[in-house]
Amino acid sequence: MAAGTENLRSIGLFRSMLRIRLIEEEIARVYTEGEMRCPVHLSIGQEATAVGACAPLLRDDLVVSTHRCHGHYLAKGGDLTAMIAELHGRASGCCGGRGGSMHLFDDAAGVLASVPIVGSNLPLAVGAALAISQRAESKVVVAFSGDGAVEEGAMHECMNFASLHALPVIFFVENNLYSVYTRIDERQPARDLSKLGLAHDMLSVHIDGNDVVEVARTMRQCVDRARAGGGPSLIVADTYRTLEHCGPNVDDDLGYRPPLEVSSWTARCPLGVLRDRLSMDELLSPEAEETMRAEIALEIEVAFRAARSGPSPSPTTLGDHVFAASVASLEARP
Ligand SMILES: Cc1ncc(C[n+]2csc(CCOP(=O)(O)OP(=O)(O)O)c2C)c(N)n1
Ligand SMILES: [Mg+2]
Repeated sequence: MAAGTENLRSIGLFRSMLRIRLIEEEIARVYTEGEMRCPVHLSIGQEATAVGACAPLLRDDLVVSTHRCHGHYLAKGGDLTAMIAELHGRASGCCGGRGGSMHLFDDAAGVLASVPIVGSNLPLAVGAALAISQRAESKVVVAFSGDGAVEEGAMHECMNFASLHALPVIFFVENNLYSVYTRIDERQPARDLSKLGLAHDMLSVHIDGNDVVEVARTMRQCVDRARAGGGPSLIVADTYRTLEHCGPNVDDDLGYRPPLEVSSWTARCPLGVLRDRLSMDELLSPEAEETMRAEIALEIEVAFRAARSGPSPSPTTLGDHVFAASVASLEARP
């Protein structure tokens, strides 16, 4: 491939990570105003996994995400205006304002679902991959999860089933070392998480999740393999969240993360890693980054303005999507 194309790709990866970063920073900045009532699990520091994982995907390919879904949704091309409206509980939100931050989806962009019950998105991903396989389509599915989901039975059932049926699904574990306040070595035996994929006889790799180019390269191999009928794979990508588990603040004063661990990961911010490389190759100047920031800031401003002024769902729609024969029939039950 021409070096120029590769360079353009890397600049695109940087822009995509920067966009996610700036959107989440804006959410964090205005969160305490109370206009967004849903909990928010921000992925600042983890942008390379979302962007790298989605880089080789086509629009028709699917992703299934978790409670920490903003980056996945945006990297896959989910609509920003509908996302910000959803966080504001507006009728124009991607879930009609009923879901909030942890329920982002966008059919047109291939964001099939985001589910906050840890591990429960994985059967949805495998089910979608089974449907793709039965219809002999060439799409692939990415099943995102955190390291905490590895402790759920669903993860292992899904890997077993996907391997047995050679399904086109990539299990992508973002290993940020923590499930809320508990470090992985207090929750799991000392092991390389990617070995779990080998136990299910699938291609398994363990990578640096803060190097977006490495993530994208690895994903391309897994995606090509899945499209060619080679079956599922497991990618474990090491990364780190900068903020508290849920909310807009830094909570390292609580002392659950060793300061040296925090500082070493912060020094390897995925944007910084790629910025350094692009600058060294004279592919990204501070002025070019400023232009990107200004363009993205405008987009963010428009989305937030629309969300703030949009209507809430009408009270008359309260019973919509409630699957019961009628309230009267429920009340009639003994
Ligand atoms: C089945 C289940 N158990 C517990 C929770 C509460 N919970 C929400 S997020 C979370 C941590 C998940 O950790 P991980 O999978 O590593 O994702 P991360 O938050 O680190 O991105 C927990 C325990 C939940 N949502 N679902
Ligand atoms: Mg985690």
